[in-house]
Amino acid sequence: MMQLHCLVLFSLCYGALAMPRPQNNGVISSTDQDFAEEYLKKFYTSNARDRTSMTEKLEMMQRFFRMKVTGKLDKDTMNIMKAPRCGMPDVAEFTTFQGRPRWQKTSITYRILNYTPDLPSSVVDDSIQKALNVWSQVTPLRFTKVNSGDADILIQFRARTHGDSNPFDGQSGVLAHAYAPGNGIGGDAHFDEDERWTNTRAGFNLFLVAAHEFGHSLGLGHSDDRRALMFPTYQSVEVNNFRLSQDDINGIQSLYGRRRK
Ligand code: TQI
Ligand code: ZN
Repeated sequence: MMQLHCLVLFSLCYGALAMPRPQNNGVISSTDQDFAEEYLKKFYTSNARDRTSMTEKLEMMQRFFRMKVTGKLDKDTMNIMKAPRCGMPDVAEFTTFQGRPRWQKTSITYRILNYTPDLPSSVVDDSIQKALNVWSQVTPLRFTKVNSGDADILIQFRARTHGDSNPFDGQSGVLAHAYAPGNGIGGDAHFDEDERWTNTRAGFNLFLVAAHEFGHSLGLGHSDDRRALMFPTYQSVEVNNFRLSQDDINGIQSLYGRRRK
């Protein structure tokens, strides 16, 4: 199967390379541009409903090959595209952690240990609850808030060194982190108090970041799908229009199954 893919591709490459065309230094010929477009469609389309633009696909490719992510078709990018390769697509989707850790129960408790002064505590409570709802809507998981004692997911706002082995870094940079499901610190979510937490599009929206962190608390790693909540860059979105991407849903349901109707 793999061999067949590669053979087909080699002949494609050969066809494109064999075509005579003017060569001017540093400028990508229109034949190469067509070749690049075909390459990106072939290797960076995740499914039939894929609507990512050519620039986005090019960025995905540059990220995949650990090149400088410019979204521009330059000579280095072109050279990688021309190199012989396997025919399987490069689009990864959601990921889980090593060993696929997950909660072995559907009823999960959480506790908010302290509050950020950036927001009224009722807004923090709301943002956290909404962020957990994002995941409970599509799985059998149920979250219960407790106000004392231990809980599966302990939530805190802390700055700099805060008692785990991952100190925060002041404003910007790392915003928050969360631990994969497990005992003790497993599942816990820490938010960097040096960020400005909001419930708007300014600063960092607590609901959005918390929804992402809880994806980690439940066992999801990052996704390569730009539309995913678990994609590793912050995109400010209108929170009222927030929707989990199909990739996030596939990921969380691979761990916990669907919500029983
Ligand atoms: N914090 C990282 C994050 O949660 C910490 C981290 C990096 C991490 N790699 C990880 C945690 C792998 C678990 C597994 O992604 S962050 C975003 C986003 C961050 C980033 O501060 O960089 C969000 C936190 F996606 F917007 F970039 C929340 Cl939403
Ligand atoms: Zn993350």
